[in-house]
Amino acid sequence: MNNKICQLLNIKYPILQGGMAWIATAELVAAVSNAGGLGVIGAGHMPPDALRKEIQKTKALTTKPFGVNIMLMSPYVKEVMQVVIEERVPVVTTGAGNPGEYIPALKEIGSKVIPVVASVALAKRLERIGVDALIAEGMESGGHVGEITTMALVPQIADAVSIPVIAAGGIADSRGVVAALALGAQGVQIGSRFVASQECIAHEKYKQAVIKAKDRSTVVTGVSTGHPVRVIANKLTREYSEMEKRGASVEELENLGAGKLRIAAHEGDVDYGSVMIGQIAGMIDCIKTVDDIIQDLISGIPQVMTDIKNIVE
Ligand code: TUI
Repeated sequence: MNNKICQLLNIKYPILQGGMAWIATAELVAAVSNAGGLGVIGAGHMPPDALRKEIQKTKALTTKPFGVNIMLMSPYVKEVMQVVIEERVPVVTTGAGNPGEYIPALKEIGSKVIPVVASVALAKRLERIGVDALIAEGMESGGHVGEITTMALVPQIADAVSIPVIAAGGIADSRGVVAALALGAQGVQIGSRFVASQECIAHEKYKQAVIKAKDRSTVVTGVSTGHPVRVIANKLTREYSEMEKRGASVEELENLGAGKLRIAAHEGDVDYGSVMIGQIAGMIDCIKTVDDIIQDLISGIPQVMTDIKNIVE
């Protein structure tokens, strides 16, 4: 494979790993990059010094390109942008907002800038500012989500822009990859499937929760606060919706959610923690190595194409 995404990012396969806060650390990132995809550090709410250490650890584990995902709602967003620039990180993806103001500085040092978008309007605006590609992320994804499904969002964005589009949300096997390409994407971003990998540092209980999850195991909380987040339904989400029904303030609700991803991902508290994962978790039933995940995604493509051919002929 050597399409526009592979050429742009200097990688073997057009597979980006989602920049999952507390989960996508140097170990997972280096494994994905070493396997021919693009590993992406999830900066989340990391303070700048912690991010610098994670970048340096990644550089020690791989000589391949990698990225950093910057969460635009982070209180440290300005400082972490500065770290990414000083460390000359080759690829920057952004999430949960409009990265417009940071793009000129990133472009100046030659970083490839690939924002996550959940609407056609933002996709068009960012293309005009000069981003290199876009990740069109559907509401099937885990974590902070938009309102449109991958199936509806990807072709509309692909039609609206001329830069390459990467599809995200609901993709975890070769069928998903082929479907994304059929919708007009030139690459995929995958998060959930990489959580259930050997190299991922997420707590074993978090991985087991992903494996146990069925198609309807996730819910979106935080719609009323303006920060919709997809997580596995548990005691925390039930308490959250009870508070919402009682008319709790935005501040009370945000306080309930604060810090809960860390206690799920690192301490393994999958009852009172925030187990962020996409709807495709229902299809994920085992832990594999990152290399096996990527090899399976790629090697399964010809069979899917044959199956399609047999249906349409
Ligand atoms: O950002 C994500 N996923 C995330 S961020 C995150 S951090 C967090 N940690 C703890 C609690 C809550 C959040 C967890 N998961 N995905 C990328 C993404 N971006 N999805 C949707 C969007 C998005 C939505 C609206 C991007 C831009 C946007 O519009 C901004 C505008 O101005 O139009």
